[in-house]
Amino acid sequence: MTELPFLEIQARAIELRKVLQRASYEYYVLDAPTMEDTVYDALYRELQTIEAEYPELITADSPTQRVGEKPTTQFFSIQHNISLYSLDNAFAPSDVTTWQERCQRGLSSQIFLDSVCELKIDGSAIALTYENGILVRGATRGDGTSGEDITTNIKTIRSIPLRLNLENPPDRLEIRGEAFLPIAVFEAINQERSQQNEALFANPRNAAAGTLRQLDSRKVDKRRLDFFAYTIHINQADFASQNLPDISSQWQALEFLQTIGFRVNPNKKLCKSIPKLQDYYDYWSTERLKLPYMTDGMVIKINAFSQQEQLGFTQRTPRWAIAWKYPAEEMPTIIEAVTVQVGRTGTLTPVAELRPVLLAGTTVSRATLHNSDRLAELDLHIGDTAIVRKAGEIIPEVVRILPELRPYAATRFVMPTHCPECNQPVRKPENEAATRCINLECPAIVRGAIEHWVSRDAMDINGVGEKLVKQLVTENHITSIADLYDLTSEQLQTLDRLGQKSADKVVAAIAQSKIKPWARVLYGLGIRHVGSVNAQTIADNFLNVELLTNASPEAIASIFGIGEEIAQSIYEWFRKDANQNLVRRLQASGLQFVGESDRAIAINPNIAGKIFVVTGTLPTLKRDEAKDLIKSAGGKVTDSVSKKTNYLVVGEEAGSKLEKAQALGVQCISEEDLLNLIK
Ligand code: 1X8
Repeated sequence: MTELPFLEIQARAIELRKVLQRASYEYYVLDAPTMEDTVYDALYRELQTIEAEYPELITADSPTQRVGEKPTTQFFSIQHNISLYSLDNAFAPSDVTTWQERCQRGLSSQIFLDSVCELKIDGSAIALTYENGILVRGATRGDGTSGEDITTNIKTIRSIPLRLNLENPPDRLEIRGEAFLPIAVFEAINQERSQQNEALFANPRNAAAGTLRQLDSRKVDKRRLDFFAYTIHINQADFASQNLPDISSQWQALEFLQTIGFRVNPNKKLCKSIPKLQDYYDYWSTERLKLPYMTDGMVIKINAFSQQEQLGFTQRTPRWAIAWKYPAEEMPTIIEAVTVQVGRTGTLTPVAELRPVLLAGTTVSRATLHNSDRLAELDLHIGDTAIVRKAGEIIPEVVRILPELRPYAATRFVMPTHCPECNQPVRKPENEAATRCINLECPAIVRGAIEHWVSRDAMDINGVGEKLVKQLVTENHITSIADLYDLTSEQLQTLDRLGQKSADKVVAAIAQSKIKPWARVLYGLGIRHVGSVNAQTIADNFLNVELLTNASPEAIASIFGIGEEIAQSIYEWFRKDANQNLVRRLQASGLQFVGESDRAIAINPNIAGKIFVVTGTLPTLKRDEAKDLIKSAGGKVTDSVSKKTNYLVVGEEAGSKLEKAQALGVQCISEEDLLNLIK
């Protein structure tokens, strides 16, 4: 390839940035993607390559600059040019009326002052500074007058533009808004933290604040923070000189923020009377629970900037705005008992059984107590009065207890020393928060292991759900996933509400899971820290179970994307006799412990290298399943019959393929013949 002149390379970099910025804006701000991920990735890599070769071409607003290369060691305190105020709170309609009347008095107005209603986002307020249209600084609110410089972290938020969409940007412009974590992201983070035995975040707001103060922007990037803008500060002089549109109200400010590239919450409303404010409040009191992010109230702002200026500020808050909060989602109630649940991995979770209490619109009668460390922290006694909290979709939890209200002679709850499911001693490693049952035959663990094995991303066995698993384990039909493959239809028919037809179906579904690929089998084993993505990566690198069994932790960790903790967990799993036995039994049942590209080892001389065509409706297998079965045994599958075809697998209502095969003398076989060949 011939070298392009430098100027052309520079021009290319500029154009690539524009195209990428546009695509990213459409994706993250408008939520209306126009570019395929593969195209975006390819163009992004091209820009990265140019910038790697010509570092002098890198600009602060380049999409490649969103994530830092290495962690910072500390954040620096910075002074806000304009203070970030907090808001006065209203809790009742009368508070709002009083506020509006006070504003009217302040302006000697007899009529309602037009007000903008916005949702109050439960996140972390941040201040952004743009110089000549380029993001130069992002800071936390701090105490309102000074905060911390978190620019590197802010840059990872894709809905915050690194360059404003403005022809003639002012020298300087400040934006305020709320950074937040979507509830789903929050829940995923906590789930992961619980698996790693790390302390859980209490709510999305804390998780967002914690994330913003992470020293490693690569970790922030993984958390997928988002941002809604709601305030803009521009020098009045700049407005005139830069040809900016006239912005004289909050409503116009929100529209302007949107045009220059920010995500603005769409649920805003311009209201012209108290009843309209009430309508907005009432509507969102329930609708807000359906939003993918947390809100804790509404913000009402007098719309006209001229009126805002006249009203001014108190020490702490603007007089022209108020936050109307939704009722507390925390309530006191009595802890009547504590029960202990045993999870799939044997983790014991203490659960508070509560006197039912109405919380955020639902009756709550149980709340998680997380683990024994948390119990000790709470110093929880049975009979205590506890504050419980429910936030969005999140399971209720005990925030704190009120020791003053503890009844005389109340007893402290201590974690059991024996598993409530199997009565065997439990263990709590010094460095972990979780107490675990380590009895591999514990019914809770057995049930959990089987439920995981049959789940969608693992063996995806239809018809074997939680209920059936519970029955099978309770009635001692199975004590391990390997036992599933020995179940008979007759055995199943002895269970409640399972007729012959359903029982046959279950047996067939279990049998068909034998063709699931090695990566799914590995995931299905439920080894700690091995998720479905990791399992695929590992299966791609260790082509069969023998190779993985004999691999050192270092060898496993040398795979790109697989950490030491995962590697150690796999290594230890294969060291246990019970697990080795399980693998051997599953192998004997015909499960795939060999990857696609390592089929040569598994050559079945009946099938290997032979060419198959499948036609018509087969009695038990779906056509794709039959094809997978053939391929996994080393055979080839084509779509049309020719002289080269070795076997035509024929089902009902076979058409022209059957005629052609007969004409060519190709051997025609049934599903049963096929299954016999494979055996
Ligand atoms: C705080 C918040 C404001 C808005 C939304 N969410 C918040 N948490 C808004 O105005 N849309 S304003 C604000 C403040 O001024 N402290």
